[in-house]
Amino acid sequence: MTRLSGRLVIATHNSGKLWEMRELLAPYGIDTVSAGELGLPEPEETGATFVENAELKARAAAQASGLPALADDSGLCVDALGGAPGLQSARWAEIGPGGPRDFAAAIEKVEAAIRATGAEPPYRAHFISVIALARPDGAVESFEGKVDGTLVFPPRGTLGFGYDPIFLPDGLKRTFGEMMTAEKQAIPADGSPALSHRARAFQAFAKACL
Ligand code: ITT
Repeated sequence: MTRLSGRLVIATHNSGKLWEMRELLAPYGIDTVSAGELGLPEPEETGATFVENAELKARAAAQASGLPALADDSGLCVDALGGAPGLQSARWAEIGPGGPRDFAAAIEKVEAAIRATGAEPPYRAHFISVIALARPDGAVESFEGKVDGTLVFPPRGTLGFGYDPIFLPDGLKRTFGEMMTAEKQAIPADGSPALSHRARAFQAFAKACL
């Protein structure tokens, strides 16, 4: 697969992800434009896996723009909930089908669902991110990253986005909501794994494509 050069579409409509993906790409000097800035529609996420959804989002943006496109499909998977919200992580925050999102409410839903199972803390969970790169000729590659941790209630911190304030990565004392994006996303110079699921997926992507 040829290395990436030129302009790249970041195929997300999520401002938190867009911020993180731009930060991850910044050292490579790649010119990026977001799906929102191009006025691209949000494709329906009909896939049965994170890979399928990441690839369909990347493919749709590459086809519509004629440029290579990078998409992320991600989610929070809670052991006590059999992996939920998982693929439905964004949907758990929607106020009405396809409506605006309220993550404080989604976090309350996660807490209530866990309590209803009678599970005892620590509440084990992981974040997953699949980053897919699609070329205008239809070629697609995808890369997965995962981070394990526990969930804390009440939520802690106001940084980050989505479920960050309840996710405490293993080995650390602060939630993702108590960390600057630069710390959550840092790519170690010695090649050891980054902290976040998205940065880990990005490390694999960067190795193959940048
Ligand atoms: P796009 O499809 O436009 O990229 P989306 O928000 O709909 O945006 P997903 O379908 O992948 O994206 O939904 C994943 C949800 O999981 C996302 O909305 C977040 O709420 C949550 N999530 C993913 N990564 C996260 C992270 O690093 N921190 C906190 N929450 C995260």
